[in-house]
Amino acid sequence: GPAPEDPKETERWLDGHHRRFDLFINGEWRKPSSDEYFTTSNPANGDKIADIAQATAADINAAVAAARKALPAWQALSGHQRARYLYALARQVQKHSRHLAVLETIDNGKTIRESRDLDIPLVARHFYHHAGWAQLLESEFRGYKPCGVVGQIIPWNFPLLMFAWKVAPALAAGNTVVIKPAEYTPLTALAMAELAMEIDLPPGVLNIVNGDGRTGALITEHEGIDKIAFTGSTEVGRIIRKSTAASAKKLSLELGGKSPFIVFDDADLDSAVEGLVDGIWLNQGQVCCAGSRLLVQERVADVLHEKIRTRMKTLRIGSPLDKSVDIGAIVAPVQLERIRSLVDQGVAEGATCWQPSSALPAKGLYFPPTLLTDVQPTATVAQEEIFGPVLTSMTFRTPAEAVELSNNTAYGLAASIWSESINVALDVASQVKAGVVWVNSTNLFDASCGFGGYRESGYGREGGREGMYEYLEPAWLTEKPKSSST
Ligand code: TXE
Repeated sequence: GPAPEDPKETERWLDGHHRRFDLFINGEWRKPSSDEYFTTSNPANGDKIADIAQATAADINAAVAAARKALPAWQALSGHQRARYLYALARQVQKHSRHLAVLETIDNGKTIRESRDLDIPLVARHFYHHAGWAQLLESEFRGYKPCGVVGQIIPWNFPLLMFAWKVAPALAAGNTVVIKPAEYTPLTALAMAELAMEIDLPPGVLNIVNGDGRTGALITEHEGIDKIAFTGSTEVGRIIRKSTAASAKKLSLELGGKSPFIVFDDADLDSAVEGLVDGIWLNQGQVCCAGSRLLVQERVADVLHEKIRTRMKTLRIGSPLDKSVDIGAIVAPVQLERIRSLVDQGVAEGATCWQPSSALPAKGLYFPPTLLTDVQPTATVAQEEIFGPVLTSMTFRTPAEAVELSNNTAYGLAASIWSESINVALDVASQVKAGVVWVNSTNLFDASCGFGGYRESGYGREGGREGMYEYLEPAWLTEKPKSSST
């Protein structure tokens, strides 16, 4: 049918599916073997959206078997032939972008401005980019083979974008996929199942199974899977590392972060404040590379804090479908509770908490933008990922101290450095342990840049050439020379 143009169309699409979604296995919808369904709801108002099939061990077996069966034919296609499917998926995303953006917003709580202008365009871009890699496979990756059947587990903060980050390179490289979306945000992946059917993606190449952590564990522990790619919490990343350690599975992990946002006293402070709006208030701060730890040079700390508070007063909190809203809803009650208790703990450990006085919507899961000052480097809120709209601020005197504070966490995902002195910025950038460093900017993503972290932020990269290697195995083929002259 035609792409829905407004929320009503998306509501009609949901009704068209009787608000009940089964498992997508071997190119068709299948009922879960246990007939168990769970609910996904809209965090902005608590309304139930749809029932989602919970996959059991038997269902995961069926999905892996379908992926295994589809593998030889998919692998045998030329990269150019696989590219055609990826281009077709990218075009489908663009064609249905309005519908996908609305669906993402009602399932996740993120603002429509972000899902429309950031998430969905980047999804299309990711499929286009990897269609390009598929075309270049034979020339750029000679001597490499796909891993085989890959199991992928994704989080709820960028549901469809994480789906694209996982599925696009895996398919481009010639693997077949069993993917599990996060239990809070299953809908856009299911919409993609429908789009995959429309472009006649061969059955079994892409299997989408829903469920919670139990379903995730069935995937990571499945013997028929050759590679696991996971994005989520550091805690679950650790569980997966252990559970796959004794297997032959290849593994890539993209985990949490506590990324520093370093402002030197010569920085353009107004630009830095706008950087922070993006760095910590994008997606309600539920971003793995969020600039959640402000490190500001002592001389300008008071001025910067005052500028931040002034800007915070102008942030509009409200219904995510409202195009003028800056801060939407938090994905789920447990996340809201987690943010609340971490902020309370921060205050108990001595931090000063400031929030604008604007009222929150009466219904729904909302948390105000929050600034914590007087934070000690050892405080829980300086060390633990909050994954909410909460900025913690600490001061430093010298560049060396900024580097020391930056690296004083278990993580190493991203860093943002603000200074008008390129020497200072580059020198600090070279010493900060982070997979990506932005200078006088933040949150710049591109499908061609390998994204990923150091230390407890995980390993492996997604995007670009490095990302392709995560889905390929070196497999040199050498023939014995017919006659040897030596
Ligand atoms: O993550 P989980 P949660 C961080 C963030 C957040 C915290 C908790 O700090 O507050 O994690 O979020 C699946 N085996 N990040 O609890 O549980 C799960 O079903 C296999 C940062 O939602 O890690 C979902 O699909 N899979 C992060 C996915 O893992 C399991 C984004 C992520 O959920 C599993 C999300 C298991 N044992 C949270 N248990 C980022 N880096 O962007 C759960 N899952």
